[in-house]
Amino acid sequence: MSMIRWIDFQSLGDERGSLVAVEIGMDKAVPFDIKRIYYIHHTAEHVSRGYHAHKKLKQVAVCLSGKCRMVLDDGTNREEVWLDCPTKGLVIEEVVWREMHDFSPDCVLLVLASEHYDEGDYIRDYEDFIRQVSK
Ligand code: T46
Repeated sequence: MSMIRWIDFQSLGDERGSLVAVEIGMDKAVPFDIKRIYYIHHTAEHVSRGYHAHKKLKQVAVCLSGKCRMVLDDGTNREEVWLDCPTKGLVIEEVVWREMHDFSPDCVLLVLASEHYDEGDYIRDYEDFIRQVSK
């Protein structure tokens, strides 16, 4: 089964432009209660990010501007998608290895997260990750 699951956020556009609203505690599209929001921007040229999985954290990533390429790996399959649309959120489940590549200079990647920041939730070693998914 594919790991790629998109959420289509409603665009409240009019002749002035577009607006997307995510109501904390009310948004039914996001499959968890949002506890944290962060964004990645001004990523230096040729830099890749991520290279980890999470034990518990679920996230939705939305590219507000520009684009980047997201690789998801469940230990068996590796899939990749371009994040390049401010109304499309990629759901990233727990225990999925992620890498982000090919950031455009204008890329702003917004992430909605199910938990507060906890370094103890990260699996930063790929062999540890493979051990965890093989359990
Ligand atoms: C993920 C991908 C998509 C914090 O202090 N609080 C935070 O909420 C976050 C996300 C990070 N940090 C600190 C930890 C590091 O010292 O910011 C620094 C950069 O974080 P990291 O190297 O983990 O960034 P990425 O881009 O590799 O990964 C991030 C998220 O950490 C991760 O959960 O899934 O984006």
